[in-house]
Order: sequence, then structure tokens, then C-alpha cells
Amino acid sequence: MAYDPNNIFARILRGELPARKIYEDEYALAFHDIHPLAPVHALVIPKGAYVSFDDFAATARAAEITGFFRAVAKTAELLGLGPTGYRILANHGPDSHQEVPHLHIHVFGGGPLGPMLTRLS
Ligand code: DGP
Repeated sequence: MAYDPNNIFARILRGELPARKIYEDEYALAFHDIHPLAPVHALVIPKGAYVSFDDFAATARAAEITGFFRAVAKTAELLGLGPTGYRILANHGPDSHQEVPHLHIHVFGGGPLGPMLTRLS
């Protein structure tokens, strides 16, 4: 899938749309999700143009991958989630229900999160 430079998160990265920023460095931007699914729900996105985790893992430079994952941990730290715990999640492709075609890691926390997924049957 080709990268769409006009996806919502690309527009947030360019400063064309607002976001409640948590953390930013040369590799990543972290901000609060507009529709939180937990008491704390942040999104961390790489600065590079990657459609999803699959794309990022296959094509990003090692420094980008390291910098991005350090930024995810830094975001959790800044939100005070380390001591009580948190969950990270990335959707890739249609079965996962990925809505925005720019890689994003969800960071959930701020209270008990329950089981990881609902049983299918
Ligand atoms: P996913 O289904 O994994 O692609 O998650 C997309 C998430 O992005 C979803 O939790 C809602 C969030 N989201 C969508 N549009 C915006 C926006 O304009 N601003 C912010 N902060 N979050 C958004």
C-alpha cells in the first residue's frame, strides 16, 4: 500500500491539524488520542512516512526503529505509567481495523485494562 501524505497523522506532523502533544524528538511525536479507550490513551507516531508496523519493520533505518521505540517508552514514562503498568498496541491492515494509514503505537494505561482481547466465540 502506497503512503498517503494527506492522512490525518501526516497532517498533524506537518502542524496542519492540532494535537495534544506529550513528547516530541527527531524520531517521533506522541499525543493524546482524540477518542480515548482508557483513562490514558496516547498515540506515538514516527516522523518518517510509514503506512504501518509491517512497512516500518521492513524499511526503516535501525536508528529510526531504536529512536521510535525509545520514544514510546519515554511517552509512557512522561505519563507516569511505568509503576502501575501499561499496554502498547499497533494495528496493521484490515483484520486489525487500522483506520489511519501512518504507523502509530497506542499506549493505554491509567487504570486496570482488563483482558487483552475479547474472545471471538
Ligand atoms: P487505529 O484504529 O489503530 O488506526 O487507530 C486510530 C486512532 O486514531 C483512533 O484511536 C482514533 C485516533 N484518531 C483519529 N483521528 C484523530 C485525530 O485527528 N487526532 C487524534 N489525536 N487522534 C485521532
